[in-house]
Amino acid sequence: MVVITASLMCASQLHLYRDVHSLLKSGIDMFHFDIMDGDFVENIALNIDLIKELRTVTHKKFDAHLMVRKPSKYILKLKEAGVNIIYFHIESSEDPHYIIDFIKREGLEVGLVINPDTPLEKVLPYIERVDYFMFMTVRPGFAGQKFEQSVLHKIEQFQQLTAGKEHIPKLAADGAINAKTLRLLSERGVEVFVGGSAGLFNKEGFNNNLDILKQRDELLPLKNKIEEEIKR
Ligand code: S6P
Ligand code: MG
Repeated sequence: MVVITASLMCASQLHLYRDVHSLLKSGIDMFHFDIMDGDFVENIALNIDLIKELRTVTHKKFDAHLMVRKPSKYILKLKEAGVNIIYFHIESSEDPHYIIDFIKREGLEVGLVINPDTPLEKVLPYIERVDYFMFMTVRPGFAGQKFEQSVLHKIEQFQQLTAGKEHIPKLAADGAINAKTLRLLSERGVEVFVGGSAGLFNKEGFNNNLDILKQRDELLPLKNKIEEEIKR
């Protein structure tokens, strides 16, 4: 299964509603909100009031990706704004069990995120307690970066380390998702993909991009062949 969640940090901030509306018309699955504190990563992204307003125009699932030192400060506000899934980083500075309990107690789904350079051993004690496990396929903080190839091996390692476990979370990936990287990731078991500037918010248009990313189009093999021929 391929689920695409649209990273609204990559939308036109001036014409945000226009982009949300077009994404809905094109059949987007979810919306992804990057929340940054300017400390955990050196950037600031979306704001919680914006989530609240967008909640009035769609019932689609909203996920918030916390790139912050202290995730606990944001959970209640995000819930109130209408978020359904909260992702937090294993690299943030609070106890992951505490954050997982907090998010679950509020009746929300919980996702854990790992940066490209962080060893998998760090997340293993928590993995059976979360609904989603997200691999950053770029460094967190900015759109438009290069795909980190090393993460592919990390996902394979993850599959080996968790084989036979009673509960395995749904796998997600964030960063430089396009038709090619999506295929590499989905071959390794990833199901949820954050659509950003690489594969969703580009000049081809949401409808075409979603056709390609979600492989909705039965002519996809032909499209790929044409693309390859053009590159030669
Ligand atoms: C990055 C953030 C992401 C980006 C998205 C960018 O810190 O978590 O959600 O918005 O991944 O996509 P792209 O295609 O520009 O890398
Ligand atoms: Mg993100």
